[in-house]
Amino acid sequence: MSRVTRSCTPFDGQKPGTSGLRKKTRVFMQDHYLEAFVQSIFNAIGGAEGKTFVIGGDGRYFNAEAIQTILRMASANGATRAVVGQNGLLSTPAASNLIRQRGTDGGLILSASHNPGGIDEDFGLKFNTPNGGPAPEKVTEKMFEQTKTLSEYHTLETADIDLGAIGETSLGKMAVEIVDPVEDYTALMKTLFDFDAIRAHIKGGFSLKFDAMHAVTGPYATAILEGELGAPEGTVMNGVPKVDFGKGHPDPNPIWAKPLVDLVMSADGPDFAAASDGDGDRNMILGKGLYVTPSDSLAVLAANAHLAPGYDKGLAGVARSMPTSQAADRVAEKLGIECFETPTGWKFFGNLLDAGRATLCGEESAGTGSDHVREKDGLWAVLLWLNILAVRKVSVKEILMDHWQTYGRNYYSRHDYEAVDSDKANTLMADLEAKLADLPGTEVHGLTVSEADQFAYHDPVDGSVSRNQGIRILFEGGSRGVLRLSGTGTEGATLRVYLERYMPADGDLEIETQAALKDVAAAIGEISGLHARTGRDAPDVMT
Ligand code: VG1
Ligand code: CO
Repeated sequence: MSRVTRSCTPFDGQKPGTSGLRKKTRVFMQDHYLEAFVQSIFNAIGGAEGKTFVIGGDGRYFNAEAIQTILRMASANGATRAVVGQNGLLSTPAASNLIRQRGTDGGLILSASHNPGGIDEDFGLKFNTPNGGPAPEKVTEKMFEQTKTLSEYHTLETADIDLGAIGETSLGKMAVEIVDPVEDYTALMKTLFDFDAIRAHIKGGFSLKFDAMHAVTGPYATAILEGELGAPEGTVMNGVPKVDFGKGHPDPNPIWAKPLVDLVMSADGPDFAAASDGDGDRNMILGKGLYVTPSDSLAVLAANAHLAPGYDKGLAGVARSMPTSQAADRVAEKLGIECFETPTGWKFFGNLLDAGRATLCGEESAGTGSDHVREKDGLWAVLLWLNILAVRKVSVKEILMDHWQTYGRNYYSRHDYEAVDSDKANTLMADLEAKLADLPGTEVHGLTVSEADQFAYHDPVDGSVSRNQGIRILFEGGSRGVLRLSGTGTEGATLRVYLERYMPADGDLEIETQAALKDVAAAIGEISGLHARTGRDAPDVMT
């Protein structure tokens, strides 16, 4: 086995986005491409010499091959130990947990999250720091700088190792420890939730379904829901991870998880249903006959978290990404705790969690989590809901109605325009930004603009500033529209339009969502000119 240094010029400026580097799988499979990005990561963190890393991914096409490459490179760069999920599998929250539990120097997580997998689909890689969270901007900036100048990388010339055998082996001078991906995670969940109460509730007739969408949460959900909590066999649907996710989008929303939604909408559907995404960090929550928006879910969890043992001392604070609805703010206000508004992407929650300023965090894109790890966590959200339901012993619908009758309802929807021409999307945003100062006071579709700005985040912990995080247009009465370009797409630009309307507790709380948001949508459409500019009459996806 010999250590070799190979040339990778030219490797030209690859910028990590909202959640690491995401590209078409074939791009990652090009000669030296994955290698160059991995070397850029190692260089950006001051080298791998003497370090230990967690390595695992969501099991998509190229996952296992990429892990072999990363292991060889980690060894050649002087790392002393790698902790790898069996068969290369680790959900993103489980990887975050392992990084923290083992006190490693970070981890490399292979995932393109909710994007489809396969040789013609998407692949991704990100680095998480020793706190278990996605590398903050100051670190991803260093990676980007490395990718612009990198000319060589180090690796070993050696055969693949067996990723299936639990136990310890070595690769060059580096120890490789293959671990059960589910064990440590399950142990962590047991410290947070009342498994006995949930088990008793299920035994008492409460029915549930979980759709793992052929992605990484299959083994976790089967072990916890069916194994630990005694839910009947078959509670977990699509529980076997597949490299192409059974050709679906492993995206837990009413569009891509339609079979599950149809099930809960049917007369004999389960009391509760949930789904998770490709890498297990997202969640969708459903009750009999209804879908809980992620923004409402965050607010409900914040209001009820104290019912679970892990949160019985109350919350330090709540944080939500800027486009997420303001429902959680009302809960924080009532609880008298801090509420933070951060840019999109979990990396911005890390400082608040580390500093003990926020306990619960959430994003409108089906991400919820807490200070137990430094990633959003799909199954954790499901278990917190189950714990709350087991204590309150009412239906999901009753919990939601009770919440709205207390706090009012923030009607909410996201409209996505996908694969838009990048130049057109950039011009749209630039032109809109240029006229923001003139908007306040303007009346459009019966709504009056009260404020409009380009969101900049001032991190209250380290003082760093992140600009250009999305355009906010606020209307009198609490309605709001937000526009931003996605940082995870792999084809053209995705324009995301986030719509919100506040209805006080004594108003009409049961309007159909899109109908409730019609005027806000029309006003944002007119102000931005988005339909003419993108050439689209309607969004590709509404969630
Ligand atoms: C999207 C979501 C964002 C999420 C990110 C990563 O980003 O909007 O809320 O944090 O995906 O999610 P964007 O830039 O496309 O809007 V995932 O489940 O990687 O891990
Ligand atoms: Co994900």
